[in-house]
Amino acid sequence: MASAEPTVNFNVLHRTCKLVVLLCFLHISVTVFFYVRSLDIRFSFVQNQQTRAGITGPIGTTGSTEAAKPPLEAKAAAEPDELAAGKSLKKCPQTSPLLVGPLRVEFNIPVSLDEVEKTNPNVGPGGRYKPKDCVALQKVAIIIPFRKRDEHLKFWLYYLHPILQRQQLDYGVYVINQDGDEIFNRAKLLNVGYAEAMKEYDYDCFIFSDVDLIPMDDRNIYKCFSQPRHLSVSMDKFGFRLPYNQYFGGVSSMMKGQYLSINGFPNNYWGWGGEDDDIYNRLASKGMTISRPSGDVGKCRMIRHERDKQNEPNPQRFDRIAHTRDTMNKDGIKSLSYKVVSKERLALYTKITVDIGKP
Ligand code: UDH
Ligand code: NGS
Repeated sequence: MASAEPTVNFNVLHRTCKLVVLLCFLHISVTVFFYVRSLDIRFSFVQNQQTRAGITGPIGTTGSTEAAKPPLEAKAAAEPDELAAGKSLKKCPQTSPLLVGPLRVEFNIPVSLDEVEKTNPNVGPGGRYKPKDCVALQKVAIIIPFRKRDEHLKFWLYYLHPILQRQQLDYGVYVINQDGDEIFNRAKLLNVGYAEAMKEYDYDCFIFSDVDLIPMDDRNIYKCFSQPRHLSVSMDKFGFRLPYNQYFGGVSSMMKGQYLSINGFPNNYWGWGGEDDDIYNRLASKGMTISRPSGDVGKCRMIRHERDKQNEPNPQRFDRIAHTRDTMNKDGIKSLSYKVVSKERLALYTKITVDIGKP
């Protein structure tokens, strides 16, 4: 009788130990699972988005084996050309299967144009691209107003080319460089971009983008919609919010018809400010509304910079935006005049230097 009790205790002890070991194992498994998952979330999406389009570089060189693979588009190009084989290509899908979502965007490591060229082998002279394995839904001209912002342009090309390719667009990049040192005129340069791009190809959609704005999500599609689109809706410098409801600055898009129906953009806003509000007024006066991506998809980063020389705030801007409806039919694409100084078809973009005169 005296020996029965220690046996029971030993059994209880044994069971308790087993339970403790099991609990420990469970605990470790759960911890490892969440740890691995968090690593995956933090690192995989950026590598994915960079490597899938064949990009390596400051944020794409973390040793992923994907980096060594040819880009998807290159793979398609290497296959027998379907058109040459007499087959007609299908339209690209409404939503590109190549999109990866949120992207890491940083400006602390400078990029070189050589590197951007090497990592975008499918971009043709002048910054032209179209998908090889399907027919893009839109022909998009991207117009960038420009003067002395070469460092910003490199970042723009570095980030945007892979994104635009993943978006399966038939696109061309036009950098409209204001010649000379007269006061800057953003909206007039955008009009020049429209006119010059139309001479090159039958574009049906126009993206007007500042050189210093980079989208943080490739689901923010650089295409046109049934209403004019504002794409840079949640900028870091505004705390990822719209500064005001009518804000139409930064990056926007318009179908050819939408652009022409407002007579393009004003040519007489010299210096900083107001031209984007004038464009908004033009659209509103024609009964159009602004389409926008969600705040999440529309996140973007601006490359910080000081105010440029010869782009001081325009003191006439408030008076001008008060009279958009009276002036818009006279001042716009129909009355645009400028002189092309040079046109360079570079590896990643077409650079058009123009004399747009002075106020
Ligand atoms: N741009 C140039 N060169 C210039 C001026 C403007 O390329 O000399 C282009 C460029 O594409 C730029 C766009 O025009 O992104 C818009 O001009 P901006 O960047 O000057 O306008 P933003 O409103 O900045 O972004 C205003 C100056 C803020 C100064 C803040 C100082 N801390
Ligand atoms: C408004 C300007 C816009 C400008 C916006 C954001 O006040 O042109 O601020 O400017 N309108 C007028 O001045 C009438 S920002 O903070 O990006 O420099 O786009």
